[in-house]
Amino acid sequence: MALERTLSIIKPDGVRRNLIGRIFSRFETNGLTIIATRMHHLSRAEAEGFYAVHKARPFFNDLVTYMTSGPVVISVLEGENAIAKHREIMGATDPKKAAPGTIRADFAESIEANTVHGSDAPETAAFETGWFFRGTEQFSVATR
Ligand code: IDP
Ligand code: MG
Repeated sequence: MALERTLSIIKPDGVRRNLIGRIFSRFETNGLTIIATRMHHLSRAEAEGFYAVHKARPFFNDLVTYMTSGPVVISVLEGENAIAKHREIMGATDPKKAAPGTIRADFAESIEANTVHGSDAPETAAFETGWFFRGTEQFSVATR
């Protein structure tokens, strides 16, 4: 097990439906610590850059339109095995396939408006946390 950091986004459908507190609570009760966070309304350029890996996918344009449709809450989570643990708490991309008790099973509206984003590997976690937060904005549990 390793102490890891991962990027979390509460997507526009989650913010719009007042789910921030309930989602944060799931992180904290599952051993993940919020070490940086802010609300932000993504520009098209920010959303396109963040999702650049999906540029060739047929849903890319709709995804960018949806992600820029309202404010999101962007956070860095820290904890043992944080990347996999966060993905487990989130559930599968398609809420119809997400395990019971996961955020997406309980809250997602559709495969696109699926309430949360989470990094999927150490490389993407490093890119994604760096895309939104400087190192000096991340207050590790070890140092605060
Ligand atoms: P993930 O968020 O579970 O890692 P990805 O495959 O990385 O899933 O896709 C990124 C995001 O793109 C998804 O969370 C979802 O919002 C959207 N998305 C993925 N697949 C589809 C699809 O088939 N139709 C519409 N939107 C999709
Ligand atoms: Mg992904």
